[in-house]
Amino acid sequence: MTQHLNAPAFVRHEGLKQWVADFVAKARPARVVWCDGSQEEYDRLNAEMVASGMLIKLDQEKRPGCFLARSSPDDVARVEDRTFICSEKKDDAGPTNNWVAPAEMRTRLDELFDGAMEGRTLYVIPFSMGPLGSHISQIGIELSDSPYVVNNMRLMTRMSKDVYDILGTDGDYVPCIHTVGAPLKPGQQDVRWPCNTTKYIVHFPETREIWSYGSGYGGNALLGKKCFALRIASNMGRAAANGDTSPGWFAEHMLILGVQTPWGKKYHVAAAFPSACGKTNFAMLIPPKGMAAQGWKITTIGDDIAWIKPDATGRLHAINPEAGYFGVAPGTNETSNYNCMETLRRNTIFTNVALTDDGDVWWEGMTKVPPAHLIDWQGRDWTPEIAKETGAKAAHPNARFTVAATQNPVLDPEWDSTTGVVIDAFIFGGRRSTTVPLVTEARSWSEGVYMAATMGSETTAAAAGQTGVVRRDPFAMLPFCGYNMADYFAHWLGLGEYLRKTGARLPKIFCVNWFRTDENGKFVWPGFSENMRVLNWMLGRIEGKAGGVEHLFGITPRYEDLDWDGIDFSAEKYQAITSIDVEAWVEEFKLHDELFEKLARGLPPSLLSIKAEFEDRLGM
Ligand code: SAT
Ligand code: MN
Repeated sequence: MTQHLNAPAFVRHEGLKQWVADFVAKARPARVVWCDGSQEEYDRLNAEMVASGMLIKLDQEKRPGCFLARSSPDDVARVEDRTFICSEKKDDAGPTNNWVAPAEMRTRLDELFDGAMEGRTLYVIPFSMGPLGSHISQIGIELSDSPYVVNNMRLMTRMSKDVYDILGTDGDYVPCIHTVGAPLKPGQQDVRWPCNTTKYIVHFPETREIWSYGSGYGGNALLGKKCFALRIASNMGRAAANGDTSPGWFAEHMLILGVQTPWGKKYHVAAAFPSACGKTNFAMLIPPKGMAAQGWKITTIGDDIAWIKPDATGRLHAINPEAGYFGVAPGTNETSNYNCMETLRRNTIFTNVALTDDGDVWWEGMTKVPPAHLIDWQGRDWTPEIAKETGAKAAHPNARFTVAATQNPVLDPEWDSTTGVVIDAFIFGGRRSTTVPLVTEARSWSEGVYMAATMGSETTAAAAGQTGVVRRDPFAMLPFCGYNMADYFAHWLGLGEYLRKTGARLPKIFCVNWFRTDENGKFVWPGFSENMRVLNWMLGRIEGKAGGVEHLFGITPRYEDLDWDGIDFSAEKYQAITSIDVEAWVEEFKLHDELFEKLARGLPPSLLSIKAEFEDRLGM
């Protein structure tokens, strides 16, 4: 049965071969390709996609090794309303996830996948999330009928035939199944980015399976990313928690960065922000000139996802399960993220950015003055005049780049370490034009968990739907937590309790907001490089040498507690981004109520007592 699939000799896992064979019988692809992750394979697939029109080869002098893909206009972002957590019990998915009973979903998928790959090539993609051979890493196999997915997975994960050596004859892997849902008739060719108006992004947490139908876009199709590294992995981390014997681990929507201090100490920080709120920029930050001259330096371990596991001494070790960046292009420029622009000079796949007349790329915010003529992300003529008249964007607001981490000039030397880096602080941030101060230090782990749990953020173009509306986004995990959010809070509190018992010093928890605006809607805080000043203060707090003032929710630096060397930022402006508007907070707590009511089943009671204490202080 498995014979005709021509699995190469390096695949020795009979169960895996049988799984592929069974799937082939159902989806009926025209052929099966077992990927090995080699450069030759990557180059060959790119050449095939250029030939078929799926990719445009950019000018090879300006952007060596770079390509542009244009998606279908209805396939540009994650589809949260089509994303399902199909646990046996509805309660285990919780009220923040879409749920369908597994048996019912399997019937639907069975119909959808029947012949779904006819006329297409099925690629078998072996990948490791995390450094090969790390005890924190996990193996996945993705079956996809999209060569774009194959090559993006090669940039985003450790994709290699060595994965089969780790699997051996019976190792565990997460099966990830993906189709664009657009079978081809004999002789037919794609005329545009293939996808289907029907979309399903489905997770079965108990059996640890992922099924994705109808989309070719990043988070919906590169299944190692949000589907595996967050939704399935968050389930794994919690399932590993077992009373006092094992605390389990965290799979988080966090960047990881290293901070080198002028006094020769190195710290590691993990920070959670919702999609398109500057995680990549923060992870590649260049300190302001004066601070850089003193010896401050930031290095990147990861820009989107962290897997974090405690050791026996109570220290938290973090790895980046990914090996590349799938970042938002618009707004990225030499000033906002110089290192990123360097990273994107070569070997990058761009998606939905604009094409210049000389075969290069452009997006809103890349340069102050746009080129006089472009081809926009949908292949249409674009000029600044057309934009003025119609409001048409040259690049889609969620246009992306895919690039290997190894191209980052400030990649941390330990980014691929199998033991990970030890985390000293957690930062949680949302996009809030009002209410939330620039930075607050939580007084305890549980107050930090409370702040992260009740975090709100204005929505961005990273997900389909309205942008700019405030929604609760606990831990920046709302779209990515693969189980009941109330249980997730309990997991965070439980793991903190475990760490406390080891006698280890717990990482400090900070809450930040770079996005407060003035009466004209302009950001008050310059952000980007200047965020280094806030980071400096945090490390000062860890070392016990930075001052601050205690207020209702925690500790915030006074104006004089930050280093203002080399920047003209007045005390008045500082006041505007750190003030606490009691009335606004009274309203904010009503929204916390709404969240807690929604999550009432299983909500840790300690969160309610913390809330009561805060409200007491507010005089509510
Ligand atoms: O498309 S992704 O989900 O991978 C990017 C994001 O929204 O964070
Ligand atoms: Mn993300």
